[in-house]
Amino acid sequence: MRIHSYEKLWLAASMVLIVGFIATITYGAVGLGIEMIGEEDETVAPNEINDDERFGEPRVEQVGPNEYEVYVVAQTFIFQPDPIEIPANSRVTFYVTSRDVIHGFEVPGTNINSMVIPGQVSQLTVVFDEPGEYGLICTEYCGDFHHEMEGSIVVEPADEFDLTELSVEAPDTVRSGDEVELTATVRNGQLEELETTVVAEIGTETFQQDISVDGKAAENVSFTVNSDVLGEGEHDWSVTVDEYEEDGSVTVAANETNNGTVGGDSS
Ligand SMILES: [Cu+2]
Repeated sequence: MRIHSYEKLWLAASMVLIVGFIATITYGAVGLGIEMIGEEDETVAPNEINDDERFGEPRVEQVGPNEYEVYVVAQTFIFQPDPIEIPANSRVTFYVTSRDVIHGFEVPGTNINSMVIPGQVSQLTVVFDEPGEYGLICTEYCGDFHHEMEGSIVVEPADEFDLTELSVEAPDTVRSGDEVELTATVRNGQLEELETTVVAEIGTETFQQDISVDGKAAENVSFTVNSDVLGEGEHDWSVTVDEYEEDGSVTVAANETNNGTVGGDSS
């Protein structure tokens, strides 16, 4: 049988097209890492999110060297946590769930995009190479303020990133003569030990203490000054650890003699 050379050409061209179509479909299905949420994947009931070990406190957690997990809760019309702070050049896995209706989780300009379905946990693993601030938007219509539902992802240079948290307990008022005590709690969310210095200022007094906090642990440091040293009136205080600072003020009140206050303590 003789096949005309034009027919051969068309046959060959259609073969190339068919193979091309199959290749693009296969690439789209498996090459981009797009996955469906499977029935065997873990679930979390929307009304049990608050008690859930992972989603009860939406956060960034270090799980290995250069490996982090982020638990994100989407709800009308916010993402928690916001901003999400992560280091560059680390493997970051986002676990996202919804507290109410269907939302989206998309970082424009990247291939990070997932539906967020109540009850289901969407999982995305990414590595950001470029430090910077990325937007995060909801891509599923979720209500009147859907267009305002946004968050942000802040990618910090790896050597500047930490998971340090500082909180301070301090009195608002003390009686003249009493001690003023500040208690700073430094929490280290990373796996490696944190070596740092806590600097406290109360009025004109300055204190400094070096501490080391184990990985995934917290340390308390207390600073005490006698209010007589400060004198009566309002005094500012501040506590600084690396780039974190907490401040407030304490009032040293005069030691008034308590005569005849109704219901007062007469001791
Ligand atoms: Cu939404």
